[in-house]
Amino acid sequence: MSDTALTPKTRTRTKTERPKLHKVILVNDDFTPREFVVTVLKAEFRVNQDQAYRIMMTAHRRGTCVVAVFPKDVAETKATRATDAGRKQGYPLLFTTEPEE
Ligand code: TYC
Repeated sequence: MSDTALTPKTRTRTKTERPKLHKVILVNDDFTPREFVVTVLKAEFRVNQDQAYRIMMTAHRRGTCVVAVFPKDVAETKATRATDAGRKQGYPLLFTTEPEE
């Protein structure tokens, strides 16, 4: 029965890989004012004052902080916009992205 011509020899792969999410990472520097970092986080990542302050202080103390995860293109767009907001004011504020494990 299992050797008849009707028995499929291969299985169709039905599992769809989920596209990898990318982390947006806030990088500390010695120049950007704390309040400005909080303002950018609230505007670009839609976090509230308390969340924004915690994220900013984590980067301030530890060097970096993961802000959020998004599909690759969204993460890159948000990181670029947030970094540009700092540059426009003459600050070295930096957001980077990397794929989630
Ligand atoms: N370290 C900055 C200061 O003391 C504040 C700051 C925090 C800047 C986090 C960037 O990602 C950052 N003014």
